[in-house]
Amino acid sequence: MRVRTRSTAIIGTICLVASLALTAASADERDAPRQAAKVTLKNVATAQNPTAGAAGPGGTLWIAERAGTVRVLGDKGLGGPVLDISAETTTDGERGLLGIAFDKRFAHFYISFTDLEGTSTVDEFAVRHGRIQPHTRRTVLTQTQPYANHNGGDIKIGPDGYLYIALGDGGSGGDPHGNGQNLDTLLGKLLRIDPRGGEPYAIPSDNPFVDDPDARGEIWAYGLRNPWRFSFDAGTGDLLIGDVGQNDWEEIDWAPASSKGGENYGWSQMEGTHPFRGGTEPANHVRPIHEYDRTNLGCSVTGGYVYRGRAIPALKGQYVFSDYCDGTVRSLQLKNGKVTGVNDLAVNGGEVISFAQGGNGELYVLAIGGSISRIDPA
Ligand SMILES: [Ca+2]
Repeated sequence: MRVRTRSTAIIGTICLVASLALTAASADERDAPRQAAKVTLKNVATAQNPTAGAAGPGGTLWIAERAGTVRVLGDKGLGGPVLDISAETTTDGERGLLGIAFDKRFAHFYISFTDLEGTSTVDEFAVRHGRIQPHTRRTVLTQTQPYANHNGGDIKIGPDGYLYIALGDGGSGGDPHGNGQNLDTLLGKLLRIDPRGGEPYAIPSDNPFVDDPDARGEIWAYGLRNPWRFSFDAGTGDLLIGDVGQNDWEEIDWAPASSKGGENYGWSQMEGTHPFRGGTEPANHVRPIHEYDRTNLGCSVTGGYVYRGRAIPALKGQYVFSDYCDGTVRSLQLKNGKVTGVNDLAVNGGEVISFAQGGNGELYVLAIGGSISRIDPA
């Protein structure tokens, strides 16, 4: 039996808070980093509730719209839908079309969405000549969801060519089923699978828990609450995860490209670096590289990308992220997995729901209201 919630309270709260957000926060001079890049947001298109973007063939940027459509942003702007699954998903709670990804050769296209039952679903299409081949569609992986929120939903092809899938803890609040630390469920995890290695997929033999009979072999990392957006550094292959907090702490998690997986990011024993409701810090807890509380209007971290474009040299190698509630675009200066500086880039993307990385490495800010903006040099 599945418990269903229809609450949109979280989204509603988020919108209310966001409407109060300052438009251009001015960093305290004391904290102003010496190397802060000067950037501006250049609106390049308007979509309908964009949730995700992926670099596509021919220098295009493919955009997922929450209600179930995919559109291609090219030289002539944003085209009509090239895929429409709007009859197969809903937008209640935190549901919808939540992630898209291409494989490295643009030969396959993956979508991540919640179906009409709220079940997290990842489907695959073959792509030929830059076009989705609808008849090739197949379902790769599904995961039932006990509640409508915390679906995660981001998907990426990693540097190793495998498909990584982020799933939240199942929802409600406070991880009532203890999914984050339970290795016998896919909820609250980052998964790593080989979608082409089997039907419907294969589990890579070097996944961290393949030899553990009490754990699911698909698991790459665990202890995640709602890893809404994650990415791999296109320069180093390092993994960065924006994990949305419960009430107090928003966090960015990290793993080096050399990781063998198995990281325990702590939820729900920990929220950020803090014990959650009397939780005990696991011995193998991998602490976030960055956390922030909610005193500055932030309330839901939106993970982004390490900047590897050419247009803004001062931003190179920095992890760009934001917060759905406050909209300020920020960056972390990183060195060997340690944060050496936190920069306020002094631009506001509105209700920043996601980032996208173009094939040339330039970054785009997606606001749920529709705006798609490229981060340009000021
Ligand atoms: Ca954590």
